[in-house]
Amino acid sequence: MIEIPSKIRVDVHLRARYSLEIRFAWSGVSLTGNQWVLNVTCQRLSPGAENFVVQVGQGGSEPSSWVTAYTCSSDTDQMFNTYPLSAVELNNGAPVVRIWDAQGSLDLTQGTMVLNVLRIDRIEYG
Ligand SMILES: [Ca+2]
Repeated sequence: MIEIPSKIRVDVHLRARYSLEIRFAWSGVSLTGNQWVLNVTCQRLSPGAENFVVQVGQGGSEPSSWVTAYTCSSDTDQMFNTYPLSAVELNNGAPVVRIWDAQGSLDLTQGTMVLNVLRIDRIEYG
């Protein structure tokens, strides 16, 4: 005997989400050097005035965790060049960086942003 339900309830929640995630993955970054510094120039733009963060993956090509290197929180260019990648973040020459608007699971803010520079400066001492 098969019992077939006479009613089926379906709850649909339609809510807009305006979250942003952009990933940048390098490959073949030279491992010769002393420091690998993440260099970023960014703006958030009005309307929205939504800050976003630049995060660095903690290993692997699909990082399961991220560390925030910088927060872009200005309507004019902000320049950052103080975050050195750790060995785990360098990921054998294949670091992964993402732009994330950090609004959690429900993001109702529509923002815009500009990324003028995103690069890794490899530094060798003497
Ligand atoms: Ca957003």
